[in-house]
Amino acid sequence: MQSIRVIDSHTGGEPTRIIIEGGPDLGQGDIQSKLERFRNHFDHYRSAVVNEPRGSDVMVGGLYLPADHPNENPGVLFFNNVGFLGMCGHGTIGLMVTLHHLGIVDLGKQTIVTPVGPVVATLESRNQVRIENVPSYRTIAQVEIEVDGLGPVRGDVAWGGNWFFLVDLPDVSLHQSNVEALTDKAWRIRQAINAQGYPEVDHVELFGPALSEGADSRNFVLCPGKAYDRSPCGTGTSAKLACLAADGKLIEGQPWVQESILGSRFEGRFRWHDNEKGIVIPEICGTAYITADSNLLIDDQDSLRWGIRVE
Ligand code: PYC
Repeated sequence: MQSIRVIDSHTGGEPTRIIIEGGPDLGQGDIQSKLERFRNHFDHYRSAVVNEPRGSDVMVGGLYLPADHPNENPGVLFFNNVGFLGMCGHGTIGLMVTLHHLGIVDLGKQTIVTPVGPVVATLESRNQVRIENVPSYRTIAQVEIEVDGLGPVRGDVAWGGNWFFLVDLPDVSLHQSNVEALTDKAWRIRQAINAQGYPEVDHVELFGPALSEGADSRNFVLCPGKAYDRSPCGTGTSAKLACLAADGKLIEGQPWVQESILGSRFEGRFRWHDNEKGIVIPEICGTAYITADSNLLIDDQDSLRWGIRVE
């Protein structure tokens, strides 16, 4: 019987499951080569950890990679029900709280290597983490696409560690009771934007007015495997900050409070990385809580031991 030790947490309602021991041995090398090895030779671990019967569509997993050498930084590879993520904001907040729970990191700054670049995470208290994300930018502003069943929809394509299509829908109800309809709309939008020349977009982010005091906006984020993000989405909020900066709607250092479909919050702000090119370094602050410390068991006799794959 194989055993995989995981620590579960949630960040604003969105779960993260970090593999601490018993994960795939990806050998030494840079993070890209480790990602390739994971993807090409150990994808069954991804499925076993996040898919049913141990996980669910909403679960985001992370393989914690201690540094190969003392002068290097640790890394992480995030994954979901259908594949791998470049970066994951809520997951990095969950990772830092997990590492502190295990006594691996103290309060303070830690650089963490991801496949899309290093991020700097500061553990401000047992549960609060601030992340300086990878450089983020908008590539297309207000492109109009024709969406089956919805008609014309306008939005921005932006990078925040993953690719997003960001759409303002001020008249649509961004309430938890409406997630089925929101999922359907966002999925149609995803198919349309991919078909109309933007195959890189794998997350769709819908925005409306904030519903709680002190927040600037509410969002609904649909992830690549059709699960919606319960948190305001760290990489999605980074993409939003890049768009706000490009439009001159937010200035350097000014706070932006993004609330999720549940009402959970991230506070964001940005500093310019390259003002001319419209590239920003987003900062995202949120909280995570540990929910489980457990061992996943892989029984040789079980035909579904590596999880139920999502096609
Ligand atoms: O917080 O960046 C994020 C994220 C991506 C997918 C789910 N959460």
